[in-house]
Amino acid sequence: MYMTTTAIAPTNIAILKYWGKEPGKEELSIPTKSSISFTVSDLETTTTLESEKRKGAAQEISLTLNGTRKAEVSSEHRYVDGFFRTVARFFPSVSEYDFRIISQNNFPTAAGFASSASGFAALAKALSGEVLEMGNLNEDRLSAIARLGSGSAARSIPGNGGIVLWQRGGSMWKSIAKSLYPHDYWPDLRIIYATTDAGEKKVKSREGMQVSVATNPLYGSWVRYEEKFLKAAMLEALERRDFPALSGLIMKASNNFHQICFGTYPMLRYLNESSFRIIEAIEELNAGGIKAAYTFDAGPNAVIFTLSKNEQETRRALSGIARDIRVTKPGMGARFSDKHLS
Ligand code: 2P0
Repeated sequence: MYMTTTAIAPTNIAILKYWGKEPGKEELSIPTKSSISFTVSDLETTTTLESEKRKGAAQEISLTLNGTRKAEVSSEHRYVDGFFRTVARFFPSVSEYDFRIISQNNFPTAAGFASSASGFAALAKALSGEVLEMGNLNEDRLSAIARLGSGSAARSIPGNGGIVLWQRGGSMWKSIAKSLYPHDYWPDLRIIYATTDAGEKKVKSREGMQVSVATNPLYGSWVRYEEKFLKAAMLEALERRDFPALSGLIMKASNNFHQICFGTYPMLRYLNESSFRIIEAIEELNAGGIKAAYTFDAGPNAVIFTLSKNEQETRRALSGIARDIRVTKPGMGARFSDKHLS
């Protein structure tokens, strides 16, 4: 007999970046540092999970992503296999099922718009609705489970969404993400996704961050600085809803992250010519006082924070550079849905 569960999870954009796992704790995705993100309304993954008691000796998992059946050797399939294997260490009955996963994003995959975050958050949420053993997981524990699929997925779990802090934690059930302020905490805040390049990125985050931890001589200093100073400063600016102060910190954190990428050997370059043009456009916009902040993840696309009163001006600054502009707001976290994909 089949069971079917569907879950929807949003993506999130980090303003304090996660980039690296503690050596020796990679399988559990224990991060080297804390991170902070905004849960994003409208950019979502919907995942339908079908499970059936395992028929053969080996567990069978099939994965269809955005309408395409993924080969078992594909990186997406291997990540999903790894996720189920690790979850089964904590919930052994997970290995007693065959799974069919159908997953659909409503935004470009793998171009620095965190599709693994929404993807694994939706999968973890759906799994918790299927496997009896996991049925009574609270949200903290579910964020730890989502983390096993992809670190940033932990931050897409909290149902209140909004502004989320993923504490470094250091161990399986302590490294969890919690909503600090709900989605409607800052109603006039706007989050603008500016696409410069919708192609897939060359170096996946998972491999990239491992090389950064292993080769960048300044890696430890970055972790200590951000954990000690930047995190506290951001939490304070968020508490005061101080947009100019927060903006400066967001841009510094983005720059710091890309500095870590540049100092990685071989060098990781996620920004392209258009990314630098966006940085210049935002700097010009801010010349008379801060109106917007940029942040870039492991890809060339920008995410811009602004306030509703400055939205039009910010859009004008981006036009001619970005190919596509999508305006969103802080949103809610993961949830179940009764609209199954087929
Ligand atoms: C973040 N990124 O905090 C940072 C900023 C990209 C740059 O989380 O290996 O896909 O699956 O845990 O979560 C991308 O890393 O990596 C990421 P894994 P993940 O959003």
